[in-house]
Amino acid sequence: MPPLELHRVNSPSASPSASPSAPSAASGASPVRDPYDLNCYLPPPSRTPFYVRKRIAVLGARAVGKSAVAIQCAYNRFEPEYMPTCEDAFLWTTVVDGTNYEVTIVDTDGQDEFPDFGHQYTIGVDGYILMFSLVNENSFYIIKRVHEKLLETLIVLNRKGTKELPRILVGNQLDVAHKRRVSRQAAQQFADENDIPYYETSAYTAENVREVFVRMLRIINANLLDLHKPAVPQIHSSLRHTQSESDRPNFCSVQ
Ligand SMILES: Nc1nc2c(ncn2[C@@H]2O[C@H](COP(=O)(O)OP(=O)(O)OP(=O)(O)O)[C@@H](O)[C@H]2O)c(=O)[nH]1
Ligand SMILES: [Mg+2]
Repeated sequence: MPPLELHRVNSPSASPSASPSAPSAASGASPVRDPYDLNCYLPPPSRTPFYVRKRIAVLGARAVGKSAVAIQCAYNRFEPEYMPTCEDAFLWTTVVDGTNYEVTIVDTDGQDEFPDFGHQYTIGVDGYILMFSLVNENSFYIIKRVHEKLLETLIVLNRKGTKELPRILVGNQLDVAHKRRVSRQAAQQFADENDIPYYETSAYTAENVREVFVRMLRIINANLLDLHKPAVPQIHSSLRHTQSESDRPNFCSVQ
């Protein structure tokens, strides 16, 4: 076996053809030497882009536009026909802040005054869009109940209840706002009380639709970064400087 030399990955001398033990790159992509194991070669880099997968569920009363908004986001078109949903999903790929995302938009069947969540809406869902219609006051009342029930269910399922759970409140059908029944102030107040963002959208004109989903991905991402922040070490109160040691900086002892 020839003596192995340390090569910088991607340097011309790291080329596999420079070494007799390098595997041939039949696929055309050059294998690279694993920097941690000089006897191994990594497989050729994949040409398929890497996607981060997320699931975003859209909740709300019947006919508020959950499907229309999901379709507008995923397919860039307005669906004028009303077909009550019985659980659906749309795939949307996008790039946000340099990351490729493959987002499954979980389109739920409309919830009523007494919502009950199945596992499909609570397990594996990264964020929730809480939708009501600006022209339907009852739908605003229902989304408050849905939100309450969602938090109850997720706490029971041992998922974090409040701040850590990505949610956005959305008032849809902004294009027919002349028929508005829910004021911006009332919706904003509810959002503020729950510390969540509020958007007004139109599936018809596409106004703010993508913005909501992009914001959601950013919230999900920010929460993940927070979760993985290293804990700041806390000095326990039982740790005291002893008299003789107190002159020495940064020295503690347990009493
Ligand atoms: N003008 C206007 N119409 C909308 C908008 N969003 C939805 N609609 C219409 O409202 C009706 C209901 O929309 P859907 O998206 O099917 O409502 P949904 O919330 O999915 O209803 P369920 O599946 O029964 O829960 C459809 O006829 C849509 O075309 C909007 O922003 N503007
Ligand atoms: Mg629907």
